[in-house]
Amino acid sequence: MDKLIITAALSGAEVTREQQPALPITPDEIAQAAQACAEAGAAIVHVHARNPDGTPTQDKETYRQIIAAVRARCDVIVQVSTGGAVGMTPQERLAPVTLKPEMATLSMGSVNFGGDVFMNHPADMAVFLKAMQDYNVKPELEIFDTGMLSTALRWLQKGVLSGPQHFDFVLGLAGGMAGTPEALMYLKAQLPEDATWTVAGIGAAQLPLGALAIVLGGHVRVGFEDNVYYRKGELASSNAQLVARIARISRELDRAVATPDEARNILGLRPGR
Ligand code: KMH
Ligand code: ZN
Repeated sequence: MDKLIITAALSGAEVTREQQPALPITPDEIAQAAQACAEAGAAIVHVHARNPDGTPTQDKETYRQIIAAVRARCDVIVQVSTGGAVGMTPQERLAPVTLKPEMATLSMGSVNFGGDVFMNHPADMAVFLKAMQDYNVKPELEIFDTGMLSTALRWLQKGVLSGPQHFDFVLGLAGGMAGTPEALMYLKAQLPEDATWTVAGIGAAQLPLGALAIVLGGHVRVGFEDNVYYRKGELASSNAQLVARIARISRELDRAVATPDEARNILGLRPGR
């Protein structure tokens, strides 16, 4: 089994300071959180930019500041969001990819997202993928529901996607696939041999699905974007607290935790960018 890659999804686009007082918002706060998560065992940070008032933005300059601030503090892999927030245009969402981050997310279809619809038109998805290929950015294929995995497999069959792919199963979202072991096992069983995968359990699903992924040979995403609690009724004190718990569980299960360069090797990225 490869070493465990832990991704810290630091803030997302929707979580507020009212829901989680330790939410990082400014580039410097995001970089501080990234460093603390890297020290706790994260190899990747999944980042969303915010305006100073906390509202979500896909502004390229803000992402540039975030990437520079993170790189000044640590060697963690920066994965930018192209999901942005519900209602943003595809053009807005794609902006940070032109900064050539090491990774970016690529949602593989549309899904109801709480009370909204997270739109991903097939034509826009193809444009996003082409941009990632042109800018040499490794996509993480976001799978919120089973049809999205079918789409990714179809793209692989057609050669639209080629080579080993990295998948993220986002499970437990209101509107998406359930955050259950059965859902995870069903998705995992369909993956090509050479694929890598991580699981992002939403809310209370974060911990059990993370523990299951460690045992199954997958990787784990934790952080405030998906879950603001440490346990029922108790807010997490920081993103790093959630990372540290997963790293601890993995080591207890005799699975070592990957450094950023080890994660680059597992994911086929160039070392030490
Ligand atoms: N904020 C969600 C609507 C991503 O980062 O790629 C989409 C999202 C996915 O967060
Ligand atoms: Zn995200």
